[in-house]
Amino acid sequence: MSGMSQLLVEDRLFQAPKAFSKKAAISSMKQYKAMCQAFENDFDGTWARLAKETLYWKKPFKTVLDESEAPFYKWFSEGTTNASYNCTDRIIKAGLGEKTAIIFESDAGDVTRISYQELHERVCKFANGLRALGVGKGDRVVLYMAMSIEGVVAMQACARIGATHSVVFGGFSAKSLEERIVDVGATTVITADEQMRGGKQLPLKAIVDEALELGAKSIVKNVIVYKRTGSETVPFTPGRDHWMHDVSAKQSKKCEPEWVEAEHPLFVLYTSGSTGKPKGVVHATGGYLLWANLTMQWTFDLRQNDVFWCTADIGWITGHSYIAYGPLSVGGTQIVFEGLPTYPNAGRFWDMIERHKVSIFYTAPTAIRSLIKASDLNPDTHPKNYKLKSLRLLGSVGEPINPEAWMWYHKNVGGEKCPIVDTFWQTETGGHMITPLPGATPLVPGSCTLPLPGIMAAIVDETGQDMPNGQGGILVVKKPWPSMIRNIWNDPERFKKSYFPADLGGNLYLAGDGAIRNAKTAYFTITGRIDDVLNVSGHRMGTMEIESCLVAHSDVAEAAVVGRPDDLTGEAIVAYVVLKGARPEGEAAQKKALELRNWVNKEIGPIAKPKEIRFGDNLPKTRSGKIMRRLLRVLAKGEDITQDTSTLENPGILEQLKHAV
Ligand code: 6R9
Repeated sequence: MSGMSQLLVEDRLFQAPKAFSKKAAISSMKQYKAMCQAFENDFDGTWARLAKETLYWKKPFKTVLDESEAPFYKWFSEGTTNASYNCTDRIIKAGLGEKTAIIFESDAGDVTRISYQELHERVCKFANGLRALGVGKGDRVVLYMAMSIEGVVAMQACARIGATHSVVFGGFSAKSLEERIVDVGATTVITADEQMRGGKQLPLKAIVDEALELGAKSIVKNVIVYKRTGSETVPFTPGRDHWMHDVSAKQSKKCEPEWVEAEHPLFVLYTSGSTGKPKGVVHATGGYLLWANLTMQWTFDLRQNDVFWCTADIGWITGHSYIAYGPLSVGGTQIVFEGLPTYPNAGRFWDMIERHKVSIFYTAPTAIRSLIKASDLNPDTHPKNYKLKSLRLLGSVGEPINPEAWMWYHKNVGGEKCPIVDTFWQTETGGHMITPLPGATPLVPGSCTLPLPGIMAAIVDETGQDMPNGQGGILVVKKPWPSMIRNIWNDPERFKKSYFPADLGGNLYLAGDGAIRNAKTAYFTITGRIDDVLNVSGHRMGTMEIESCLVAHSDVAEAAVVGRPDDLTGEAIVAYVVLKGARPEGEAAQKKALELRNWVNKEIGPIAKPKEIRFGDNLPKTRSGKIMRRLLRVLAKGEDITQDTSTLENPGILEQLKHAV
């Protein structure tokens, strides 16, 4: 991160604006501390009280936290509930049926509004349709869709009938999709004919068909297709394929929810880890929804007249917690946006905030950095050209936000009056973990500040011992929390090893990030991943995943992938490749590099495409044959190697790998 050096000495402090605090749900540090104290005094009792106050339980729970099979923790065990009921019926019963649930804006700018009553109706009809196709409790349903009301309806409908959904981001390739469908064992896939992005029609259904041909067809019985563009060329297999509107058409508007146990898996979401195979992160219904709801109230301070906009895609955890579930569970009004921040120009976000009077805006540092750059190039797209007065709160998620981007966001988007919540969390944590509370916490650019009440975050050394403030270490969570990952689908051993490793004592949740707490304020700053996971534009990518993909190419003998700091994307992917034939040079090298980049694009998806490829006769290795990734990282940054390379088997190779082709 280019701002890292400043970040560590950052001492600017921004107090919560008085006007904000006055009305905020949590309005002072005193109140924050009292909430934390409540958990210290009575951990189970406090969670139990919040769970009862927040969610509708069909059958009440007795046990709060069951640690008998730790680290496979269970929360609210005997309770039964339903996520869809909590996100629609309960809101309508509270008198908000006519309130707008979703304001959808298409890529081209068409706007559709839908009330809670209408959302409920569409969820119920589609849920009944799914049941009619034989989908029921415990079945897995894969979604491969773009941003749409239908995407949210599909997720909610699965939840309503107790089917476990697994959303695969629409940018993943047929092969990635196939792997996920097979791993999760989905019998049904929901997709769209095509998606619209930046004025272009891009395929979805055709990619689903390709994934089925690759092998998934042995398990998939139904493919349900939302007609988005109506393109004539989209393949359709009668019998197996159904239009989404036909599935819902003759169904009743009433649909009795499937009352599931609190621990019933609401969804599985695949994310990258440090081995080649993505991990299917399992989330449980009760605890997950509780935290999605509470963080809407605590972190976003959501009030009934707010217009909330989270710009994430439903293919990522942020889109699950802060589009599909959180905002609906509190009866909020939210924007769902199909398009790109740069289409038709880089003023799109600001224009939409002005037109829809957005009051809470939640986006990623990558988006901010690219819009800063765009507004430098084309001043017409600068936020100062738009009326952004409706904004009262800004948020950031996905990667560290560098202080320069923070200051720009604060000044130019927030008009120096909106707090910024820099929310640190992960696919595995289900919701926010370390974040400012906008009405209480004094802000420091680049710091996610303090853990939310109930979250026992800490920094330890390699043996699990606490580190004093001011010294960096490994970020852990010392006690379970309701929305935590429950398991890795099909791989409980990997779950234990990845998240509750024995060297830390087996009872600390390992986030996979390094962090440091400020000696004076005890604020947390995340210093980046400590494993082989990269963060490119806020998307998690495993280096091993890309390496296995590269070596699967028939010309590649060996590959090593590292990250390099990048001003725009946070990190950029650099791949070192040894070909089976001779090392290419000049134009041949450029051609090969392009071919390999396209290969990764096709095999995994555009987000995994290396920015740069370098060819060597070999890779720098120790005498025991281990690739020295540390050195490759130095070379990727364009720096000279100052470390001792005497343990290298082949030091001469470094010279070859210094430059991009
Ligand atoms: C929600 C989400 C998780 C990883 C996480 C960390 C990085 C996320 C951050 C942040 C610094 C923040 N990360 N938020 N780093 N400050 N506010 O992004 O989930 O895709 O699973 O990524 O992202 O490295 O471990 P996910």
